[in-house]
Amino acid sequence: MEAIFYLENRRTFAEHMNPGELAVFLSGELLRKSADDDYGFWANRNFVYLTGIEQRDSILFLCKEEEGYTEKLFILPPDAFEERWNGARIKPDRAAEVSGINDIRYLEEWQSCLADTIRKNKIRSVCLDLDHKEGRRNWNGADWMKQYIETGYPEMKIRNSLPILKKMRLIKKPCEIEALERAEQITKAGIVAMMEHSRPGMYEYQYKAEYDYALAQHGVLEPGFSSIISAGKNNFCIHYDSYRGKVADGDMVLNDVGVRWDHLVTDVSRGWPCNGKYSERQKLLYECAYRTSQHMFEILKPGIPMPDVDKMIREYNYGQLKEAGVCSSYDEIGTYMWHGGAHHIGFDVHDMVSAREAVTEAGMVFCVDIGIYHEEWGIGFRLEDNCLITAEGCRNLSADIPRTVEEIESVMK
Ligand SMILES: [Mn+2]
Repeated sequence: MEAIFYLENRRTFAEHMNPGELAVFLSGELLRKSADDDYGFWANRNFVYLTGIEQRDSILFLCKEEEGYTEKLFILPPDAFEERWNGARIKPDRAAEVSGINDIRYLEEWQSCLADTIRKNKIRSVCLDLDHKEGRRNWNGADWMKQYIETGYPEMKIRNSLPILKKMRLIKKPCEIEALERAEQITKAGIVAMMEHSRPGMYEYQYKAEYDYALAQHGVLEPGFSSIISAGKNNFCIHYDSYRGKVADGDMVLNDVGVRWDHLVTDVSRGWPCNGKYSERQKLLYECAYRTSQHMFEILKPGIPMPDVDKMIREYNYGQLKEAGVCSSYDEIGTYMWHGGAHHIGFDVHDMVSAREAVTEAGMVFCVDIGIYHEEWGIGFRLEDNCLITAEGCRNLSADIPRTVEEIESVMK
């Protein structure tokens, strides 16, 4: 992603701020695992969306003034000993090049800079990325910063910047679509590799190894999110991640996987017979999902309330299952469809956007996900594609990944 992308994101964010307001964003810190071992660092997505910087302990200040805004980025200072053990830290020149921010400082300055900015700019309100999930602790450092500000500046108003970012992230820019298109090609390589190597008697972890290997051949060193790869009855666990099952002849393999490219992540599911040939029942159910998916890609266009998209998937798929003789009343649909079918993708696989109140609009990208679970027949799978809403209608970004019965069977020959 070019620096202009991040610069425009900051500019748009600043347009939503009031003069005398300061926004503070944190990349996050390392989480300790045990002894002297840490979890791999994962930078806060909103911070990356605004800076392109993925280094721990970095802070962004956006200060709204009467005319325009100023910006400062604080990064870790050089540390020869630390860097010998854990790798190079980003240099100020490079941080400026990546983010498009000219004023780069070392981390030790942030507290005095905060005090100066508050005093000189008569700051009365601070925006923080307060991303709370019910019952879960917030890890991104914003809660800590809130406490720090409330203690030092008891009169300060705190505003949550999350609603602004959720709106911004809803509409993807052309460079984000390009990144997704590249990610889809690599997702295809990974899924096709699993299909090609598939044979009864394989373990789920061997499919996973094929997927990871194919991605690495394209410079993608980890999947876009925890891959879901399962077979047979394990397909009935929606977020399955144990990979230890052995695949028996006649089982269907389910993959629900993604690739991250330039921060954008795909999310694609296919369900296919491990032996390369759909049984009659597998084909019957798969084609219900396929026709529902095709129908959705025919009708999706700007102007549809997002909650309706989900409903449309459910109702159309019910019609298909009814015609197939599987389901006779709409009341029963919950027996076969266990989850919703349209979540947005982007910087997060379940993207942090304001989707509930959204109406489809050009630039939105969400999954069209049709899951069918027939426990009695032992068949469960999802068919999930990535739908880009365009000015005229929509485009299936993952259309090139084998998805008809014929395409899949021919890849598996
Ligand atoms: Mn998925």
